[in-house]
Amino acid sequence: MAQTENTHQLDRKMLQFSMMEVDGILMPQAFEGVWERICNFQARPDDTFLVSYPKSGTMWMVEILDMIHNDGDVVKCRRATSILRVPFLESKFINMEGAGSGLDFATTSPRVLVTHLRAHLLPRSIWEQNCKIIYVARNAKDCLVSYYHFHRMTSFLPTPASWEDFCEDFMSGKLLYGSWYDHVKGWWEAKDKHRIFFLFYEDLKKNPRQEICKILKFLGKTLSEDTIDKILHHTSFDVMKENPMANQTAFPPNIFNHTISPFLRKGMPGDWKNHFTVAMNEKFDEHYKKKMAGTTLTFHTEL
Ligand code: PPS
Repeated sequence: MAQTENTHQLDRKMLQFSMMEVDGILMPQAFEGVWERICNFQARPDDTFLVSYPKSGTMWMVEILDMIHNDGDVVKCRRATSILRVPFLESKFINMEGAGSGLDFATTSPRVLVTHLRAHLLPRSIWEQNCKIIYVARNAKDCLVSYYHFHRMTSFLPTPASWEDFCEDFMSGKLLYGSWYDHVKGWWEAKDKHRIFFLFYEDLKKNPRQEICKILKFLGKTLSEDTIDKILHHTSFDVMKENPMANQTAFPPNIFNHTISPFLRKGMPGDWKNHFTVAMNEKFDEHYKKKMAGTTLTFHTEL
């Protein structure tokens, strides 16, 4: 897990926003202070990890896992904003009261933690303790669109110069947490060697009950049909959008500006069609084919 000072290859725009590089992957500079602690993180066998590339439906899964964890108790799941209920392993960069590093306030077992780290950067102890890991993946085009709007509304990320420019950065992996392609491929390979449930955003959207039942099975948990109904309702896009503990409006407006673009924006597979031109789509597909050659991993790009 080498942390390098080798920033010369990094994108100028990102550097203005205090990024550092770990194994060639862009991370917030603020991780520097916690990186050693992340590497030395001591996992417990009953920890569950939620892993994703940014903008893949992480906060949706946070809500689902918290509801499962609390047996569908909606009141308990409104006790605090998402990141305080299911902390980020590496959330030190978030400048919000109470949200330091996930390492500091995830104490009571069984713990559920989130991370956007690549498989090869995950703290070793998580593998050693054979923790359960849920990986949520989303098709590249919708992920890219969502990431683009996230950059527009987030103060700690550079506002894209243009949509075309942002597409180039996505394709070359010059974004926070690096290449989408390497992230999903790395975790897809890891799932054959570890206790990983690999889940797709599009499947969750198409048949949430079926996917939640699969998650329950993976977690070794049984819930009544009524409780599953409650989870489905509470974690639906429309209900989450109105829930201040799930729609990320708890972050100060100088961090997330929801008037530019709400965090829960569209929540719909296929929104990329409203952004990609025909030429851009052809270029993207050609590049995608090369990057994803040799993997069995496939995605649906619409419902
Ligand atoms: S982050 O910043 O990495 O944690 O973002 P993340 O939560 O991974 O992804 C945000 C996108 O997930 C969508 N979302 C949902 N879609 C469907 N149903 C529900 N309940 C839901 N909750 C969040 C959210 O709208 C973002 O996608 P876009 O396409 O931008 O709308």
